[in-house]
Amino acid sequence: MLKTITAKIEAGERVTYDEGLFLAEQTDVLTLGRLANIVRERKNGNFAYYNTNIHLNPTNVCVYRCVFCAFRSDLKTPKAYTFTDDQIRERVAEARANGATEIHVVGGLHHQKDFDWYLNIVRVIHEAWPQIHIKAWTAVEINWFSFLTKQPTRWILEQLKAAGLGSMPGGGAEIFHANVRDKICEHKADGGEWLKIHREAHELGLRSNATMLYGHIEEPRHRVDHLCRLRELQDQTRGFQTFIPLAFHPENTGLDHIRKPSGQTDLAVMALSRIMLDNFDHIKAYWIMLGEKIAQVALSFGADDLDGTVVHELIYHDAGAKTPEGMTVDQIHRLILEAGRVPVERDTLYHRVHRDGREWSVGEPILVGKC
Ligand code: V47
Ligand code: SF4
Repeated sequence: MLKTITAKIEAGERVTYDEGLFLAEQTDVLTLGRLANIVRERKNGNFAYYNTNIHLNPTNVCVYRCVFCAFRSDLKTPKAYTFTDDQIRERVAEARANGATEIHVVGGLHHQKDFDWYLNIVRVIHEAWPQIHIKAWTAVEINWFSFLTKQPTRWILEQLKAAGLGSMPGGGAEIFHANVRDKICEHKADGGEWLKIHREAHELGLRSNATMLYGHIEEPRHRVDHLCRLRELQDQTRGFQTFIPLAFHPENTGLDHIRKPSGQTDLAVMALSRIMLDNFDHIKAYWIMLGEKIAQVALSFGADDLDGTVVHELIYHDAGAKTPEGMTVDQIHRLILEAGRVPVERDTLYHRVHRDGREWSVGEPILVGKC
């Protein structure tokens, strides 16, 4: 089977579910890496992208209790927090001072906040600094807003877009397969609902990302199924930009008896994702959760993007991530250059960024497959 798969990848042909399962279950990590690197270099040559961004998690109060989550809090515990408009404006001012091109906004589902509170966050950011790209609210949050307002999810997306939403992050996907999803986050929007919301976002002209949380109770077949479902939607909409495999961090979670995935697993999942998602332009090695070292090696195992100079990351740090909360542009450049790749700063929608210190302007679109 490996010979057939190799020939297919070399010819730029699609790998089937069964072939994906063979790769996931029976192929060594170096072979996976070699095959993934063929796809990676065909699409993105020697380039490795990053962006200058900042995170905002406006509240950690959440009605759900996903068993893998260390970030959420009940309202009446010392850990609980909720940002005011002024604190949000301060974060935007900080983003501006750092020269950020993107603000990434996700948080808990606060039972005492209505949809207007979440909508207002987008408005406050947009009014404070219209130039910054707002990548906000996962499909799980959009589904919650629909529950709160009794309005269709498409209507929710329209309101957010009108308020200044630029795109959607890929969170909340976890593992689509119900056998796993029902055990780790039973209350959340299911896989079909997650995909439906991204489809609607794409139809409204919003781009989005996709993720997969791995290294907990899922089996290789669940990963392959997840990737195939994403690939199917991407065939129809072409609205996904980047796929981000997210390694499970067990500390302070309901699954703290499970060991964190090894570097070998991180690289194998990265490579499998690059091979299976032949219609995704980019695969991101999110250094905050992989650590700088694995993220650097991942640039030769299918990844072409490192995410950003993320500041104020909480979700992984609450779950025990030991990485710094932010990296400077010089540090990201060194990491990429050492890996033998060429650093390119991009904006959220994959245009080159022309920068003079903290001042920047958006340049030409990055054309995949034309390196
Ligand atoms: O949906 C929560 C995950 C996600 C843990 O779109 C955990 O550019 C590991 O989606 N261990 C949110 N993972 C983060 C996210 C993301 C990150 C970076 C870039 C983008 C993008 C999106 O974090 C959640 C969940 O899957 N998560 N808890 C944990 N203990
Ligand atoms: Fe709430 Fe999100 Fe944590 Fe689930 S992952 S408990 S939805 S904050």
